[in-house]
Amino acid sequence: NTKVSIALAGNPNSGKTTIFNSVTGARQHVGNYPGVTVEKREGFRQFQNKELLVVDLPGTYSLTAHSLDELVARNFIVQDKPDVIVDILDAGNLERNLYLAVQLLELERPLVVALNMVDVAEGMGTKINEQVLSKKLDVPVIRTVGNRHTGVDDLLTAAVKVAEEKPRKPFVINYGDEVEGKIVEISTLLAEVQHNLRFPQRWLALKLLENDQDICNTVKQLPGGERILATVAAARQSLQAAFDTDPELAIANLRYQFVGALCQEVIISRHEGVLTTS
Ligand code: GDP
Ligand code: K
Ligand code: MG
Repeated sequence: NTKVSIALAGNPNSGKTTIFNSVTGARQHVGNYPGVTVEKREGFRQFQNKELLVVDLPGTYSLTAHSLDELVARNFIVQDKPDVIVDILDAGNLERNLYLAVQLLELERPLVVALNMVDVAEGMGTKINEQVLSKKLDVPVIRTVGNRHTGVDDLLTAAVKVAEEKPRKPFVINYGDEVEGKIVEISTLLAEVQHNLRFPQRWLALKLLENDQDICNTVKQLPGGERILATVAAARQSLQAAFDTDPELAIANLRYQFVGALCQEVIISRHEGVLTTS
């Protein structure tokens, strides 16, 4: 009887707990993440001869080090390495929800997207082309209506399948020549020092450029860490000059641009009977 561990991620109020309850029923318990008072809900489910262990992660809009919930979510994903992440999206707020989805993808862990609340989105006249979304993100996208249990078995089937597949080619946003050059420079240095950090090298480089305090403190303690941080400081200065703003803002803007363009391609709005691509 194989075990499959699943982490449910998503923005607050996207329907995570509803889907968690729909999946696990009464087989749940509540604890805390190690060392912090953030509530950890775990549940179990027998599905297709598999024992599923499901964790309902804290709801987040992003994966920065500024918020404890976001830190807990990203650390759980890379340290506990659940076999698959299921990202629950509120289909009615696609752009904001995709901003988290691409950050989850940047952690380079197996992912399935639940396009939840499609009833609400369609009620507002918004249709989403989930085939195109699936192709662009290179992950399965399953439509769900969590409070009616619609699509939940399809979601679990997709999650179990992805959990058992070989890892996919990492998802990469192209941040443009300036940022990409610095990512290469810093990830090359990271690759040269001994470290057992479980985060992807590219992700670490990006977070250092974004001045992520948790990652900066961790890298500082590595042998050769001080030298890496000196290179990061110089790289940040040169990005600051190139973008005329803080590098973390420039990088966030580039990520928003990517998500905005993606929305243009996948959202179909129906206004007064006329079908338009928004
Ligand atoms: P969480 O913060 O992500 O855990 O969100 P919840 O599971 O608490 O859901 C927030 C609210 O949305 C609750 O009132 C749910 O009943 C409702 N909800 C969840 N999924 C759906 C859905 O697909 N359609 C509709 N209409 N409501 C939903
Ligand atoms: K809630
Ligand atoms: Mg919840």
